[in-house]
Amino acid sequence: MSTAGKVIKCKAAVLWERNKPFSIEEVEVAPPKAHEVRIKMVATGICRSDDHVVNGSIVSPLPIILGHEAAGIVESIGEGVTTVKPGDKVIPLFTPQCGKCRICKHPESNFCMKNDLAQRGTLSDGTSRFTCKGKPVHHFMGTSTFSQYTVVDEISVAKIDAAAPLEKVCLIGCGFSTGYGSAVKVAKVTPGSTCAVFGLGGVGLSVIMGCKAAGAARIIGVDINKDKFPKAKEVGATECINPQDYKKPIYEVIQEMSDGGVDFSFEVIGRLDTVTAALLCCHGSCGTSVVVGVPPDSQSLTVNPALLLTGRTWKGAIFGGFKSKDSVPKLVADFMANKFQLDPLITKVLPFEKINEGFDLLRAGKSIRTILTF
Ligand code: PAD
Ligand code: ZN
Ligand code: ZN
Repeated sequence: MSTAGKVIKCKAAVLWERNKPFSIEEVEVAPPKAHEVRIKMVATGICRSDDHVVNGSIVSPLPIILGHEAAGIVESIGEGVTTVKPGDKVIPLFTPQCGKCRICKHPESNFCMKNDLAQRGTLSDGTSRFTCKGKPVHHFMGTSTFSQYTVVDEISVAKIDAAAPLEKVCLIGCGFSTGYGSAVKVAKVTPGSTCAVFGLGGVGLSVIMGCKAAGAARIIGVDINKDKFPKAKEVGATECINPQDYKKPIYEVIQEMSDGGVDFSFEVIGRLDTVTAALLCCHGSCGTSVVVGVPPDSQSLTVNPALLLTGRTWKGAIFGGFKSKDSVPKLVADFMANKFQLDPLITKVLPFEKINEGFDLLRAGKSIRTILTF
């Protein structure tokens, strides 16, 4: 029996309070309005950005359904939707691509002005499609994938290859693309270069894969958790260092290792001290440092402009600089053509109901990516 046009009752992981576990609740998911798409979720990854909301480092309205790195199948579409149809395999896009705003029309930029990184907590029309216990529940970055069904704006979903394995390509919805694009598209890593990657989680490992694909000669992985080193080397790090093993600041250690500084550095943790260390460890005249980690809300750095005056470049990007709706189907096609691997990023697959166990593994430094399956 078709569910199109009807409210769907299903299970979702609701965050009612910060620093508390998710509750698996029965929620009501309203049908998609015009230019919206309802998706049956198949697999979702757990990204540190979701945990940033739980711990308050990203400030979002509550209650909320988090999750933004996923893949599923279109259940139904609202009026006027033309780019997907029921039955299509899709990836939700936490950075939309409206195609009409100044940024979408810009040849290089990708951070569409219809994004909800500022955490309005609704779809584009300013309302929610989720209700739990009679209360509206907020959306997260237009995706909310920790639910058996979600509704997204058409600008926040991309159709992908019907043959794609959703429990793997869900990582193209955030972690893989963010890291890989930060290397190949944002930094534009050059052949023979030396790179330093701070933070060897799912996003940092994907940066390493991008640096390697771009032909970097040396890739230095930096993490305070040594257990992350073997995987980093497996995906392309040529050496790994732990800042806690040195008396000197880590930027000096890296400068010494790289004839005065690396060509490209990446901060993939989300801390102010490591953003500074990454900036300082890239060469003062020819180095580029890329901010990938999401820093804590409302915190700032004081930086001496002379650090840039000598020729350094300091930049950052969301979603690896990729225009999402255009790039995600291509990245999935590249994965299907074996141009990169996703398996090294997947450390655990759990049923959706075990979401809290998945977050505990991330917080304990025991997982790269846990995939929750529905
Ligand atoms: P993760 O928690 O899996 O990895 C972070 C790694 O950093 C871990 O291996 C930690 O051990 C390591 N680490 C922690 N503190 C330090 C320290 N002081 N020095 C060195 N290493 C340390 O996270 P992730 O890979 O899922 O995400 C990484 C960051 O990227 C996080 O801030 C997340 O919010 C952000 C992100 N940004 C975007 C974007 O579009 N820019 C997208 C997705 C994730
Ligand atoms: Zn993410
Ligand atoms: Zn746009």
